[in-house]
Amino acid sequence: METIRTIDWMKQAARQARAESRIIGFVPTMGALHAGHTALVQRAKQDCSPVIASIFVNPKQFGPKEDFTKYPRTIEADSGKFSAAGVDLLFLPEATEIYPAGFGSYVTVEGLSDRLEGRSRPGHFRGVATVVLKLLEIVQPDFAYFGRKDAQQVRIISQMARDLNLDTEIVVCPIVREPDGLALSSRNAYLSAEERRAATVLHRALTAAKAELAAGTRDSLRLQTVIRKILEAEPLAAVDYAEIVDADTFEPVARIARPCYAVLAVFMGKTRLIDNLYLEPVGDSGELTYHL
Ligand code: PAJ
Repeated sequence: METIRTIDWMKQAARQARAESRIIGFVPTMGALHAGHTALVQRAKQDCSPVIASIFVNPKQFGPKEDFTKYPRTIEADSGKFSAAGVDLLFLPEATEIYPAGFGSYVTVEGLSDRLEGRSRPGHFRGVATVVLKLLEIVQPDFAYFGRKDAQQVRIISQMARDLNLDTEIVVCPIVREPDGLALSSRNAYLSAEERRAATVLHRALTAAKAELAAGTRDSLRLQTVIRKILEAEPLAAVDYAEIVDADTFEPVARIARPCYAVLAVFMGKTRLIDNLYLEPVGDSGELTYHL
């Protein structure tokens, strides 16, 4: 694996791969890598060569009171993990390379960016869309891979790619979980042992929603009640939001009749965790497929 630190060099390497008619796959990350990240690489390797990954802790997507300075930075271990996963090129720019003095252009995906995560974290999706557009412009991949763990994020990035006529296809990959159901996240490292045990409550709440759906419930309020009851029974958890939303608009729905998400954001102490259950009606029978 080759590590590239400058935009010029990264553009040059990608240009060369394109000149050789190779299919470029791209996996952007903020590092502190876990099996959720390497699963994106594995998926990219099925479709593409070379696979390019990036590690950049993007200051513009953190709020002033958020964890930018304490976000885990484990670059040596990350480098080993990406190399072992089969990444061909690692793009590892400094903040000044991405945001030189005088930087002043931002991307806003309107509507979608204001809800749920966007409401709890003002400016977050503007920072995400801006850095992802920059990275996609630098690498110009054929495919870029994102996790469904951040369902609203990948929906916003897909919208941006469509709105701005990007030549990259955005691919959504399944959530990777710990054996006890907790979705892998770089932020899980912040949890105390006690919080870590309690953090399974997100998955337990979504599993209960799934059982309720399997029993025939399609009413959102009923589902929300089931989810909240489980979350609120956990003394270490404080619910930020727990909603049933349309998978396209991220607006609340009254009934599950189209693809939807049950989305959760929960504080475990100071650590904010998110998770979701994706629901897809199949045919006209009212049956659902679940992605948990
Ligand atoms: P980061 O949190 O490092 O995540 C990088 C990618 O890994 C995202 O697409 C995310 O959805 C995916 N991912 C994280 N945990 C996952 C899990 N448990 N299962 C499957 N996929 C998972 O998301 C970001 O970085 C940033 O916002 C970024 C897109 C890189 C822009 O800065």
